[in-house]
Amino acid sequence: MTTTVNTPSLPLVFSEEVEIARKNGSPIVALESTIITHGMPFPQNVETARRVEAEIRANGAVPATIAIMDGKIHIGLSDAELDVLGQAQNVAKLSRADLAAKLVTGGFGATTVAATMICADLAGISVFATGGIGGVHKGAEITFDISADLRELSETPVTVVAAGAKAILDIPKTLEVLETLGVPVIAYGQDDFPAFWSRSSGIQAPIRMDSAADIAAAQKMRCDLGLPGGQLIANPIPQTSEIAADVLAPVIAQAIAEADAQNIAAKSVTPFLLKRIFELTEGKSLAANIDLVLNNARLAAQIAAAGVA
Ligand code: PSU
Ligand code: MN
Repeated sequence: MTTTVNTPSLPLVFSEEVEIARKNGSPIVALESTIITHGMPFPQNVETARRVEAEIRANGAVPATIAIMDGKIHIGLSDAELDVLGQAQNVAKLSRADLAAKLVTGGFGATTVAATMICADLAGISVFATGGIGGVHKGAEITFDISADLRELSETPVTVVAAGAKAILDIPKTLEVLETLGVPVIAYGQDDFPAFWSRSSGIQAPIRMDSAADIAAAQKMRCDLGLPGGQLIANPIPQTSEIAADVLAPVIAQAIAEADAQNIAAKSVTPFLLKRIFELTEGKSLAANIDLVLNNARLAAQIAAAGVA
């Protein structure tokens, strides 16, 4: 069962679970849908989405997976909706620029980090868990390929928990752009900024925090100070799931070379690279990816719980 908000200008539809959490003021964690449609293959995408939701519930919060379906922003998906989305072909990948147009023209749309932040904020949700964020691509000085996720973090007041950024991106440039935009980048429980499959990128993060309560309080302070935007929490992958950076470096280099050779551009770049890396590692990277998303879900639930305490 779902509930439609009676504001004609806000086409929001809540799952029953999320609606109840909103009424009770319970902690809610937003989840994106591009990771389901463009970030992982079927059936692991749907299995992971379900496990991530369960992990959030087990840690005292309610999951709200966000996607666009038939002119509505769905905040929380049913099991059946998750299944359909996970198997659907050619789902549109929606960032800030695409959201309004897709709501008008209809059909399925998967929300990126940027679009999920916008929808979460509209729904009053301030914590969001994902795997990796978009960033500055290698060669961006030529291609100008910088994800809209970065600017969104500077505008929309949502705390995003990710495992850092993949080495498909230029991590130093990504951190520079975040600094320019005034986005707090907070490593959780260590000094270094993590690099998705590995716990360290070799670069120190600008800020370190060791508790979910501090992270929740920092976002609140940011709002109290009148500073717009959210914060990026960089949560290192669990030690037991880590893959050494030098193991993946040649795979990433091959995937980038193939993307260049095939003139893959714009929105297709990130999904192409993710897919090739999964194929080339024969699932090894996928297993690690699943573990880190679960780990991020856990921390996000703790931050959301601390935020309403
Ligand atoms: N990075 C990952 N996994 C992902 C994505 C990025 O490690 O699934 C997805 C997220 O939805 C992110 C989007 O918001 O790709 C960024 O795409 P682009 O680089 O086109 O902005
Ligand atoms: Mn891009």
